[in-house]
Amino acid sequence: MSRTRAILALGSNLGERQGTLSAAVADLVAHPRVHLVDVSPIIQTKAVGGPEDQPPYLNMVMAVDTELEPLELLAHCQAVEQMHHRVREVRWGARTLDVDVIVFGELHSDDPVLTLPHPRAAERAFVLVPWAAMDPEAVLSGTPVRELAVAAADYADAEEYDDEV
Ligand code: PH2
Ligand code: MG
Ligand code: MG
Repeated sequence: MSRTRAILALGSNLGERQGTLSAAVADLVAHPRVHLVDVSPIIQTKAVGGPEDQPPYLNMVMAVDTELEPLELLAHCQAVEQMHHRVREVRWGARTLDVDVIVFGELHSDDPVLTLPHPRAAERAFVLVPWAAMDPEAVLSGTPVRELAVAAADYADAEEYDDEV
């Protein structure tokens, strides 16, 4: 069965953030059809959008190779969110774990359930900075991810966070 390279973005701003991210990486690749390729460093970021006064996020990205279809991968990401007690209340509100599919191979899709590439990824330093750190050659829709990262409005709000996954 053919494999597709996908980029997943993970974020947490509630609870034991770093422990949640490391457990989520392990849970995501525990699936027999999801294979770990690489993980980024963790960065700490100010919350973008949503209610004011949210705690800061830890964000990271990972690359996986998968035999799943895009919607199956999304369902798996949502199952892992549920394992970490994600409760969907306020849009962009604080959450223990958010896992988003950023790209799925070269696929472009305007399916409202899973728009690909992720419609806001190109302007979010909290996705682009860790992605460029993991893969300095990465390109998103024709533009180097590191160029998109420095142009993002929230670039100045992304800082290194010492510990690794
Ligand atoms: N996720 C959001 C909205 N805002 N801000 C930061 N810093 N990090 C996130 O992961 C994030 C956000 C929606 O999923
Ligand atoms: Mg998100
Ligand atoms: Mg999400």
